Amino acid sequence: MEDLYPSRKNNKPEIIERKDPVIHSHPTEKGPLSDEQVNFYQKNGFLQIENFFSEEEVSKMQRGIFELQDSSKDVESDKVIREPQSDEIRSVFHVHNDDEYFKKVTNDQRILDIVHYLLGSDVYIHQSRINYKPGFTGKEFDWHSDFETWHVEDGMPRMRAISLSIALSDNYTFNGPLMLIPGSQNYFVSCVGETPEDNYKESLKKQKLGVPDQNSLRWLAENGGGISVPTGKAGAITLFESNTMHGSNGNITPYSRNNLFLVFNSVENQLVQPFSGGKERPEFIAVREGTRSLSFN
Ligand code: AKG
Repeated sequence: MEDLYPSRKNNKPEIIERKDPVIHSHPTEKGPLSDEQVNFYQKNGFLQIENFFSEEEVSKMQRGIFELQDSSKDVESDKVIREPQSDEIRSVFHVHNDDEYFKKVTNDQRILDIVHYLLGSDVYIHQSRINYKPGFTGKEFDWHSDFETWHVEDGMPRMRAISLSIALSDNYTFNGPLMLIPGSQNYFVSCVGETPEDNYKESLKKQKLGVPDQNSLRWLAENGGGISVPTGKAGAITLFESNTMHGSNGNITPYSRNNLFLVFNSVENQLVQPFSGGKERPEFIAVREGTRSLSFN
């Protein structure tokens, strides 16, 4: 298959224009979002919806993530990622499949209606994770486009996927919230560096490859809308397009920042061989087998 978004192949970075729509449903189709929300997503590559989940739903999800954190404490598993310089849990992967409660959250019809509309097709989960960013010790996530990694390391052919972040603690400006570069969804930064085998073992703790060079990041921020930080109460959701450049700072405050991430991919955009030419990453980070459309569950 032709590589429309080559990355980690040349020794100079390059900015390539997006070749896929940002919103994939037909322009006349009416979805669950208001015109204002649709236009915001189209322009900025992300959308925050506050108070999406009720307080009761948030309490249940919070209980769910802390129970999982507790039961994973002494577990040696590739799915449990620890902070680079401590034993604290940074992420737990594949929760949409391994955990009965989060399986239900994944099938929330309100969410599915939105992602069906934005992706213009049935969807399945490409990846899921809880990111715990503990107070005092939670480390940063460097700038990246998720699509860059999914394309190079997983063989996701086109930009037709969405990340959903559910805030399960209040997100302040100071406890390491997600930062996004508005408008960056329209440009693919082709990065430098060769992908070593099993890169995920390092990159899930600290990503080095697929992090754009500083000039490209400056260009994206200066040509787009600077940097946005959707803060707010637990229960808010942030949807962001697969190629939207994002990252977050470390958390030296006493207030932890916990988010559940679900990545929805179009059933028409299933993975092929990784464009790096390397081997496929494991199912728990890049689903190839469990691609049954969620709307039939
Ligand atoms: C990712 O999971 O790709 C992220 O960028 C996470 C960022 C965060 O949790 O702050």
